[in-house]
Amino acid sequence: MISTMCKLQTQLPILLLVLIVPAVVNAAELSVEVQDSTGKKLTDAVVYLENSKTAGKVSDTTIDVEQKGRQFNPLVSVVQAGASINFPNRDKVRHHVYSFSPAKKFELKLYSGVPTKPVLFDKPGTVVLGCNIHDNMLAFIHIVETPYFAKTNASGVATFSQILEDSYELKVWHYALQTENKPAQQAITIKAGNQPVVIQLEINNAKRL
Ligand SMILES: [Cu+2]
Repeated sequence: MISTMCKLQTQLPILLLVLIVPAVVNAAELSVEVQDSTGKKLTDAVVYLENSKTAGKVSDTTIDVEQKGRQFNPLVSVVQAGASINFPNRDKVRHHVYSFSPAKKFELKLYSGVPTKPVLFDKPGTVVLGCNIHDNMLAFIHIVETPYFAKTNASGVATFSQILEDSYELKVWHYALQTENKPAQQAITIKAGNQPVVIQLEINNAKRL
């Protein structure tokens, strides 16, 4: 009995250490520059980090994709699965917004103003938006399974400030990708002091807007 007690007492500090260590979670920054194969910077690329831990989470946020001047704004949106999108019409003409994409098929029949209900996007993938009335209206929604996502700015750079240190798949999608809806991807380990990453995509220039 005594020997068992002694053993327990010596083991306890070790046990506590083991329990405490995983609770210390560090967040790191990351900067990703996206280029085409000639080194030209790509704006509106979607950059995101996924792993098995990010996949189970869903978002309950709602964002807007408006129609203004007979165009969608913004051209590219990125949301986490579970998010909803409003499609307010800021024009005087009516629009008829639709998608035939497998990730979300829907239509908002000819309307003015703000539709009463936002549209839910709960499956990962790419949704191409169009308008039945105005053939030149085009926009994209990329749905991801992670809270870690960003779009590249005019300098082709996407920045992240708070990624939990872990191993991820870094994925990059652009609407003019040669491989259609298949994002480029590579494994990445996120830790403090990550160097900026440069990703080159095979772009179909005929599809660039
Ligand atoms: Cu329209």
